[in-house]
Amino acid sequence: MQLHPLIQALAEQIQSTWQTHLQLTPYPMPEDLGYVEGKLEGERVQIQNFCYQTPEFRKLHLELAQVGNNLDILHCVMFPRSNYNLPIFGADLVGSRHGISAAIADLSPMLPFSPDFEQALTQWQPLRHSFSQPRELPTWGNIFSPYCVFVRLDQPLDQSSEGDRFLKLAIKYIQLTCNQAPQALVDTSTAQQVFSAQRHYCEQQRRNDKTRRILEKAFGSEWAERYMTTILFDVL
Ligand code: BLA
Repeated sequence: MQLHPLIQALAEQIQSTWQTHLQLTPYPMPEDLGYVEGKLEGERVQIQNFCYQTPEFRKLHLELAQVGNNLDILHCVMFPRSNYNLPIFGADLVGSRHGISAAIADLSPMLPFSPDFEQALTQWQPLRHSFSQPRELPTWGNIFSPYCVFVRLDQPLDQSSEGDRFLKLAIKYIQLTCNQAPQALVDTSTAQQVFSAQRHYCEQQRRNDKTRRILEKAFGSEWAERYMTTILFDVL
């Protein structure tokens, strides 16, 4: 797959950050879903999944998708094990030859952030506010934190620097959660609260009609439902 350069760059940096900071082992993916191909209005839809687990994360998922020659998607979610009180890192980039219409990255808290998270995230606020085209979150997006960045990146003149800034912020968010992981172990009753919060996060994400519509059109509604509940936003 030849992808939008920013999507390709972010995908590479996510994988190398994971390799540097975490002890990755393979995640058992249903065999038929690692690489998937379908058709959407005559165009080929390709989906490629990279999936790992670690002592602290039950699932690290990076997905790259391409619809024909004109729609590239990066989807990434880091699901902590529920006995770790860590936020869920999530990112989605949707790009075409006209630019990136949606670039979102967040650390979504399951329980209130610890002071260490709060301090780091506050420090990066100037970077978060440095984008020229912020976007409004949909109503199901109430799961995201106040540190969520959701922007359009399609200005020809400024594209590379805003794109670079987005990439830098997304990687900082990933590094922060990786570095905090060892100290985030919690007792059983807190783990139950984390578990419920992760379930709520997944339920809200499954309400994203824009993702669902693409999957339904290319693969049918039953397949889309299975994919959204088992691969994209599964709860254990
Ligand atoms: C938006 N997601 C979108 C859009 C498309 C997809 C086509 C609309 C782009 C736009 O409004 O400009 C499509 N995203 C996909 C597909 C997959 C995917 C097909 O991941 C997977 C196969 N979505 C996530 C995650 C987040 C997320 C992890 O998967 C955030 C952490 C957010 N995507 C997200 C949001 C929007 C979006 C908030 C905007 C929705 C809206 O404006 O209604």
